[in-house]
Amino acid sequence: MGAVRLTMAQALIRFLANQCVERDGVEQRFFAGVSGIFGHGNVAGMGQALLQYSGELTYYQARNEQAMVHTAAAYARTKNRLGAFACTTSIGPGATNMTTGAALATINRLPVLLLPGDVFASRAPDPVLQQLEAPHDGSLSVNDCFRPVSRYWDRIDRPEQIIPAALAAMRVLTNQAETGTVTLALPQDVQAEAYDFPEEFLERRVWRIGRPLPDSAQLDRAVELIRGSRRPMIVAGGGVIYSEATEALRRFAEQTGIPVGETQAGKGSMPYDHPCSLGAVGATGTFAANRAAREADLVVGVGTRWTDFTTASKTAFQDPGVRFINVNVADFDAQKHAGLALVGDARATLEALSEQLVGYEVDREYRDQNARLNEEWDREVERLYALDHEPLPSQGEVIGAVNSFSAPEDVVVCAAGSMPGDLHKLWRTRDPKGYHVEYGYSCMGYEIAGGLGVKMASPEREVYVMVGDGSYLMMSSEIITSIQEGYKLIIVLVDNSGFSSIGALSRSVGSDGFGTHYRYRKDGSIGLDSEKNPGEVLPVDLAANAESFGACVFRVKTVAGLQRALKEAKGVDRTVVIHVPVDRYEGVPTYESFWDVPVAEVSEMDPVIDAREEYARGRRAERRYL
Ligand SMILES: Cc1ncc(C[n+]2csc(CCOP(=O)(O)OP(=O)(O)O)c2C)c(N)n1
Ligand SMILES: [Mg+2]
Repeated sequence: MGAVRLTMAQALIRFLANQCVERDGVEQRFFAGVSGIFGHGNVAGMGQALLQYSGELTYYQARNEQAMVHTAAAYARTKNRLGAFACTTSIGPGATNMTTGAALATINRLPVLLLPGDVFASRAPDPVLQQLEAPHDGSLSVNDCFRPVSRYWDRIDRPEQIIPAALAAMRVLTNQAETGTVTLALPQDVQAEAYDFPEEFLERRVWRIGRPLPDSAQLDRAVELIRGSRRPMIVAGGGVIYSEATEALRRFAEQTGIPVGETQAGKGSMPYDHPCSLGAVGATGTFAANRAAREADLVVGVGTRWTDFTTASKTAFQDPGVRFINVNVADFDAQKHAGLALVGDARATLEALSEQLVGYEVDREYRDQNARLNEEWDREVERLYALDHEPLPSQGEVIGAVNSFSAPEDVVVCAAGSMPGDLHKLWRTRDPKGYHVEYGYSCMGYEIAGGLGVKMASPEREVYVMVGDGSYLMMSSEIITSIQEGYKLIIVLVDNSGFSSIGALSRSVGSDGFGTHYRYRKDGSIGLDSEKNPGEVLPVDLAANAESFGACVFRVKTVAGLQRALKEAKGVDRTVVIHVPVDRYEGVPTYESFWDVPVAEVSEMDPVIDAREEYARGRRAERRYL
């Protein structure tokens, strides 16, 4: 085979365009495109290559580098990690703007490929515009910031170095246990340098994604543990959905009668009305799942990394002899909570367990009790959907209106604020891909950018982005990208003049909502919950802001108005923003759970002293699971 003389950037783009993945016999292209914002650090190298090969790999223009990484992460999540985006930036601020997105993708175990520009490898014109100079280390640049938030990192100082680096990048991106952010820092001179690239490097390449099974002795031990348990419970995490194991999970639950609680990433693993479904578990869990968790003597985690929200800061499981079985493709997660590690693919492992557990079933009484809990919980959801709170609606009612209006296959997207917890509890999921709440990094600003990624990956579905006013203010600019590219979003902008979530948390730690209101400063204060005459609410008009971006905007004040707007929004051909004010203080309760947020041990403030006592009581239930 011959060689082709290309710049490093040209070779990389051609390489990316030719990468495919295969799982269960289905082959697909891995990269849907490259998002980017150009500057002097990538316009001549990567920019030129993207133009030259625009027929092979599509370039998408983003507004903000952090946002485009969120879009990429959401795209990968929607594609169950079988599809991805690459992101190109200039050097300096364009590059470091991506670090938040990089952390988010790595934490959520989602493949994204970052290609930040870097300072000259030749060092000839140093310091180039935006270069950070380190007097003690000539090899250091701001892109070293990506090392701790990447699963693979390299800097390409010679054009031919891209060959092993690109292959290593693909190995990590497509490895289900290791995947996350991959960063290849591209010095701006090297991007434009030519090399005779071997043709093999540029040919179509298929990365096979298998379904590994756990060690058979471990499987036998797990079967024995399950057979010996009286009140087993499953906790379904994101791995169930990424592995497309929801059918296998449903069959396993029906066969054995073991009830299922869901993490944020795992919500949608079971349909909400299935008698084995207990809904959300943990700090933002339902009373159904949290009661089952408290009593469970065996917990089978499937594709979960056991965050503090899932375990209610290790207070959720209270049986003194509780044991864990962890089904996970990553050994790292399978070993948590001193669990019996079943390192393997979720679907293949659940199928193997089903086979070995033929004839096993939980007691009728336990099965019936969980089915009853499912029904009781749904009555609580119904109650919160129909509060008729006045004059402003509650957030629960807003969720109810959107859920009732949306079709089963539509997707709800959210990330931060009080909304994720409320959605976790209240959203009735009817489709495994219908619930997309980013709660690994819970990053304000993910919502709209992430919604765009969901829509790009599943244009046939309606995408409902639920976003608080605080998160909207942090990053709403991708509304413009959604309009530019014709990816319609229906954004429900829930306005409560500030941070209701952190406000409530602040009250619970004795700090009176300090610093969580969007109000004028008055008498030296910027607003406390208990203040009789706080400063005026700021004259911010977020609906007008959305209008100025080109969105179709509805301003509603009531649930009936929201219902009308949702109906009208269906007929609009571009991104819609529905602005709805809600009552900041009418929150959805927590159900028999705890979250560890340390309260000041000493204070001159009585509410803090009380909160500390309450906190100490809560902490007593914390376990180690050793
Ligand atoms: C980037 C980022 N900064 C800070 C936080 C901490 N935080 C979590 S929720 C929240 C407030 C969110 O406000 P809003 O979107 O209006 O939702 P609300 O709490 O009012 O429901 C903050 C500041 C975060 N999650 N992400
Ligand atoms: Mg708010």
